[in-house]
Amino acid sequence: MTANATAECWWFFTEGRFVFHTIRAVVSSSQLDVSACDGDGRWGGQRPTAQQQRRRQGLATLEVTGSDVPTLPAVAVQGEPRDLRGAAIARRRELAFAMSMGGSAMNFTIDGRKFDPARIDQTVKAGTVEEWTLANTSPMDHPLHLHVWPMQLVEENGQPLHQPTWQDVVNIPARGKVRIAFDFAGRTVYHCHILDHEDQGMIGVDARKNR
Ligand SMILES: [Cu+2]
Repeated sequence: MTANATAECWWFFTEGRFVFHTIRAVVSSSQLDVSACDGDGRWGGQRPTAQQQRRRQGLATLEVTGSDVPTLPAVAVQGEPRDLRGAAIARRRELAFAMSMGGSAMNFTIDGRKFDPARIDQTVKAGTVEEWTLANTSPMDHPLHLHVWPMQLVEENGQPLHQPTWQDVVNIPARGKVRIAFDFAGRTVYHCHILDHEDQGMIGVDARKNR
C-alpha cells in the first residue's frame, strides 16, 4: 500500500490472540521519514539504517474469545467500477508534481502552482472519460488521492497494466510517471496524501461541467 492509502478487509477469526504488524519496515528510503528532515522540513537528515528497514512495526493486538457463531451469510458480490481501458478518451492531460525551495520552507506544487481554493485547475466535460499522466519531477514519492472517485491505474512508468486496477490513492514514484483514467461528475480536489506536502500547496481543484 502507498502512504495513507486505505484498504477494506474481511476476516474470519477463531479464538486466540492476534497481532497485526507490518510485514517489513514502515520507512523506505524513498518515503519521507519525519526524523530524516531538519527543522525547516528540508531533506537532509539521516537515512533509515538497514536495521530500521528490517524492523517490523506492531499495529494492533486483537483478542478473540467466546464460542463460534453460526456461519454468517455470504457477503454479496460488490460491483466493480467500469473498466476504462477501452473507453473513448475525451482528453488527455499531463500534470507535473514538483517541489522547490520557497523562502524558508519547501513549496509543493502541481503545474507550478500552490493550492488556491478559489481557482479551478481542471475543467472537464461531465460524463466523459479523461486520461491523465501524472509526472513527478521531485526526488520524493507523491501518493495522489482523488476525493470520492476511484482512479483506474492504466500505466506505471511506461508499462501498461494488464489487470484493471482501481485505487483511491495512486503513488507517483520519485522522478516517475503514472497514467490514470476516470469518469465522474461534480467538483472535487486531488492532492498529495502526505500531510505536509498538501499543507504546503500540493492540491488542485477539479470541476466537471455539464456542457
Ligand atoms: Cu507529496
